[in-house]
Amino acid sequence: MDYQNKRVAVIGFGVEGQDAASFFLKKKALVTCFDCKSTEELGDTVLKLQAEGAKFILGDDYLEQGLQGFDLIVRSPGVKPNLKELQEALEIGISVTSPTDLFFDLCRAKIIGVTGTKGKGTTSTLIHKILEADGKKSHLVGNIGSPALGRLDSIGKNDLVVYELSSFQLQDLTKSPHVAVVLFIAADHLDYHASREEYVEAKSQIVRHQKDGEFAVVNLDDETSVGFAKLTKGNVVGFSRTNQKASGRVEEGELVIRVNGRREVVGPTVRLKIVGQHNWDNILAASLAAKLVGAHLEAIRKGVFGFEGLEHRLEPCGEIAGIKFYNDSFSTTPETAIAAIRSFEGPIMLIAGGSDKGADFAQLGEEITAAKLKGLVLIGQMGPKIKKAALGAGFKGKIIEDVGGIFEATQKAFLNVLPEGVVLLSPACASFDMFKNYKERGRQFRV
Ligand code: UMA
Repeated sequence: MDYQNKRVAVIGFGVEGQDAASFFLKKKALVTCFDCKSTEELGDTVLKLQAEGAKFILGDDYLEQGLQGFDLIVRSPGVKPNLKELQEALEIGISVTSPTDLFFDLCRAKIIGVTGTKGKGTTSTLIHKILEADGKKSHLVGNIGSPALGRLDSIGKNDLVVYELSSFQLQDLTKSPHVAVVLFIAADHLDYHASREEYVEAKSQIVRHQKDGEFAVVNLDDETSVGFAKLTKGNVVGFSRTNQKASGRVEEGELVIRVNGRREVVGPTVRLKIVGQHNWDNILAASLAAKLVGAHLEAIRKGVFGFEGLEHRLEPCGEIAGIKFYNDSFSTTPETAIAAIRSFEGPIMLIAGGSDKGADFAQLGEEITAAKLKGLVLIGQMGPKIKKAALGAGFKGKIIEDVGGIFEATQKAFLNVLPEGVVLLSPACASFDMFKNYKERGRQFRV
């Protein structure tokens, strides 16, 4: 596509916006970047792209002048599509797109898209590792932290793209990937999406535009994921921890996949380096997706059994006096904290709490009680809500509140779990009340 001298507006100058702006500058477009933050907050990248010819409209009233006069508007994922100024631009006939939609339009290689409320980073990375082990040229992009558009020109027709897709990136997609992997879907980001329905609708774009001959890999144990199977024109390939008819399943402790009628045993779950049954889902989904684009069993085995997991996702981070410490700071929903609790046997002291995302903690309270946790150390704004949910479910373990920072919380958890067990940081909440982001929270825990 020829963008030379096209007037392009990039809304949101974060990771995706900066990448999109550079992409269009290279195509000799006339780029204007908009962001509600100031030059000081956005840093040197503003100056760098200014030197390359980009214009900037920044600060609180960044959209005051409207968006008329552009040929194309590119919306960064964190910018809501129903923003008044975007709607007004659409009404006067300006094309509004996103970096993800553009990439899907322009990419010549096959795309494997992965979504779900949690597990998508792990699954995408695993698919990428399997494909690399198979000698294929694979590009891991998307929500994982690596914007795709800027990499477009280095992606060959026969390469493969593994794209981690968030609801923010999926919501206005007009194309779906060749292989769509749909993991477990709960409710998330209710501070961004108007309702659970809107969130699920956004996610469903991953299969809605699929064609005959494409594939949807769905979680048969999850009702919403199964619902997506009905929306695709592609072939449905299911995985499950229990359903013995699924194409990906666990049979007597062995991970097994069946594609095109051929049964292949990946290997025993006891050999996995990552803990938790929820990771069996991620592994089955990744194995099936890789198989569907031609990976060999040996490469699948190499990828699966060599995989040590991602940082901040149930990451083992040491042992003191027989007590093991796990950093699951990426757990920002009640569902992920539940999955984390279920990953261990024996005494657990759970560190949970953080900032509000509109979540309901009732089920987490029930799990805390049912799993007979040794105790809870509560941090952040949502600490009292989690306490209420646990007590409401009849929790009888120890509850520790009013701890200063994460260091003190960890110390208290350690002293109270002795003489044996696990200290688990799985907050079930976002981190923004106490930390810059979940990574900083995890790093402070690890120290
Ligand atoms: N901004 C505005 N106006 C708005 C909203 C945002 O000007 O109405 C500006 C902000 O001031 C900021 C910039 O937009 O300067 C941020 O852009 P963004 O929110 O689109 O985020 P990026 O920095 O581009 O990062 C995005 C993803 N973030 C979100 O979708 C919120 C990153 O996922 C992703 O790694 C990156 O693109 C590369 O693809 C992060 C994430 O938290 C990890 N994702 C959520 C999740 O995984 O649960 C969805």
